[in-house]
Amino acid sequence: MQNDLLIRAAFSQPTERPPVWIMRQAGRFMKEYWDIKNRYSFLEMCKTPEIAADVTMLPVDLLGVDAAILFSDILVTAEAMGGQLSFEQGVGPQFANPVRNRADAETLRTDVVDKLQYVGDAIQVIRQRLQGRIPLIGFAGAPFTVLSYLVEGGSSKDFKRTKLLLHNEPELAHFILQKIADVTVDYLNLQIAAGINALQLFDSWALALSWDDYKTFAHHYNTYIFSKLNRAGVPVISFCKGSSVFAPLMAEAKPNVVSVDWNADLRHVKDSLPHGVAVQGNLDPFVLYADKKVIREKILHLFERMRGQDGFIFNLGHGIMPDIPFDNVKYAIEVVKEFRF
Ligand code: 1CP
Repeated sequence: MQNDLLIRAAFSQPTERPPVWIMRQAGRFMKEYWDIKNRYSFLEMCKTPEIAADVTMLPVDLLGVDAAILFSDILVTAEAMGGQLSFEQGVGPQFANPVRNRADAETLRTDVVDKLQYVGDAIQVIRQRLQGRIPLIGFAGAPFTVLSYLVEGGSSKDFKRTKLLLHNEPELAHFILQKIADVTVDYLNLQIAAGINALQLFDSWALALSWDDYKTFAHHYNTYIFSKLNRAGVPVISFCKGSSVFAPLMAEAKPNVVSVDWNADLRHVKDSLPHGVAVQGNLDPFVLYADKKVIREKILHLFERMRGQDGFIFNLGHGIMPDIPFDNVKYAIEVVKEFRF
């Protein structure tokens, strides 16, 4: 691979500078994304390998990031299991058949990896386009976060129904979580077999949980998934919003990298984790709305904190917002790439 900065940093090996990629880089803040999006539905884009590849390549060609991320969504596993998924503009993901009781849960299938072959096909098209220039990151949603969408029937502010399920019917919750975990293992191993170079598990909404509930309903399943992957040579990144609190548990699950939200001082988190666990993060994405001078200062401040540290991937603390100016993102990436440890 011509540029393997991300892989080396993820394995905590020395790099000349931190690698950079941006969560949710493959999309919505780019005019070129909307030119494609206006012609197809979101699921059509995910399920057509050539289109998924076109979108995956946009930030590679236009921003010069150090890694590509597969264009897909965390909810494709739930869809393959039987969730009737649609994405409505401005509303986000919705399931027409939310999972609310045992009968609903029984209908969720786990022998579904064949239905996700379109992702393997997309990975192969993207790899041809990348020609070994930079690594390709694959991903999946973590069981708790996927469960929350299945139970709520879509996005949620407070995860009320999901928490009610965890608290009143923990056995039913575990039954569904185990099903999602098994599908996720098959799905990520499919991505590895298709030639993905790194993986990220998104537990985006785990911050809604207490420490004990995180251990029981999130950490347990993420640990299970990481233990079942054919990981040789493929580093694994664990992301959750709430990582300022949960980082020690996240590291116990044995990913190679813990992705850190912007609440924490990244150096403190790095120093608190076992040797050999890398960190990713953790610029507040809202900084990218600010003046270029501020963007530069904030990035350089983060780098001063991380100077001399192997095992550091530059990213935002969470996904980029759709209305952030493209120019600012491009500038931020230039600033990162000028830096030397
Ligand atoms: O860079 C990329 O955009 C890569 C592809 C990608 C990824 C990694 C998409 C495309 N979605 C995701 C992950 C994802 N999807 C997460 C985890 C990341 C995070 O926490 O930011 C989550 C929570 C989702 C669920 C989801 N899908 C949402 C969020 C809704 C909510 O509850 O806040 C939305 C809006 C979607 C649809 C979606 N996924 C991806 C895109 C480009 C879109 C928008 C579709 C459109 O254009 O209408």
